[in-house]
Amino acid sequence: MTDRRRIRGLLEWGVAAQPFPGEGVSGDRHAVVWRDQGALLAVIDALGHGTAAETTAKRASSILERHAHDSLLVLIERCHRALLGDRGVVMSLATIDGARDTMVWAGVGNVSALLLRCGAGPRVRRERLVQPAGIVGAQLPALRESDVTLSPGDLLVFATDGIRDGFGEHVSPRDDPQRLAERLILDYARRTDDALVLVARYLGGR
Ligand SMILES: [Mn+2]
Repeated sequence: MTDRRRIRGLLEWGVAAQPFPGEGVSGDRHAVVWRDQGALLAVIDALGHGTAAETTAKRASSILERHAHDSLLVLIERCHRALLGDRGVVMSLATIDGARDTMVWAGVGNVSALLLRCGAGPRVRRERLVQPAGIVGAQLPALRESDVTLSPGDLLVFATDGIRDGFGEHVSPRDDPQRLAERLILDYARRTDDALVLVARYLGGR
């Protein structure tokens, strides 16, 4: 998981992950899917760890990949219905529209989502997605989406709760996405849970 990745001219992204110590697989999982002039990005954390959690997380990510053109709220509801009776997941999702320079984000539970806005001027502004508590597949809260305008250079960071709080203060919008994801795993992984960081820089859609 060390490739430098780009989605055409839209995004440059990276991901790094570390399973619960002693496990060979992780219940944390990411999805990055191209959709018309944009992309769907998601990070999923299935409850627990090990093979069973990995299987549940894969079920959720395959739903997102198959239905990437749906709205975020529809995607979360699809995952909820599919995972009823399974162990459940928490997730954060964003869709980026390169034609309009906008992003919609939504989530359930404690996958952190941080947006560093830096494209428009010298000052960096940090915005956090505030998402309702709950479990997709068990207790779905009232869902809401947030819309924001993006500027080229803006940086989006998703981190599961295997990453300690406070990492956002040590993130610079100039960071290389892959290197940043790897550094946050090294410096902030709790080692009492699976951990995953997904970083994407918006390059501009046009
Ligand atoms: Mn976790």
